[in-house]
Amino acid sequence: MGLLYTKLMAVFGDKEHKVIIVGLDNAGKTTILYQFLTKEAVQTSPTIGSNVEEIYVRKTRFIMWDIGGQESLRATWNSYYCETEIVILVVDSTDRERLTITKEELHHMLAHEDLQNAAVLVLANKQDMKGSMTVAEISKYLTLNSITARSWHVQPCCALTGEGLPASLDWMRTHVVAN
Ligand code: G3D
Repeated sequence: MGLLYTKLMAVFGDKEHKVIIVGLDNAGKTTILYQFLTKEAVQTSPTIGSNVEEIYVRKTRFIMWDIGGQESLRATWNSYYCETEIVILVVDSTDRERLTITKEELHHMLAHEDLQNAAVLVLANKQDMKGSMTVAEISKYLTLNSITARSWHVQPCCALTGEGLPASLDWMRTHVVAN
């Protein structure tokens, strides 16, 4: 029965892939998570602890953890790292002032031994807003070119309308299927 179950799961692609969604508070993490689920913007409140949801992308099953981004909660991020395959870093593309903090948090996080095999998807959110930074600017500020030992990708998006999010799910699926 166990073997049959394993084979059926392989055929139907039911292996789960763990994803953590991180980023500073107000970046749009929760809005993005619920856009992935409902394709509609929802009323959010600051995440205390975490939200976890299951999402299927053409039979590929992702378990997504949205982790609170307030300063007091960032120290707890590492308790979510174990077995993470993809780290989604949500950036508020209008928040130039805090991009340095985002950069420090990103590189600190990627140095953690539990994330050595994790890929990175940066969502450059709030592209609908005037003066938002471009993908090139964000990539440069975050020094993404220094990340050479893992897959990474930057996707511009708007969580309110969902623009850019299907492409990010496609990238995630392509990554886990290839690995
Ligand atoms: P967080 O989970 O990262 O803390 P939220 O962030 O998802 O709670 O979003 C914070 C605020 O940003 C919310 O506004 C939300 O509607 C808004 N937001 C999220 N994504 C976008 C986007 O792409 N464009 C714009 N213009 N706003 C966005 P409120 O007003 O509820 O605080």
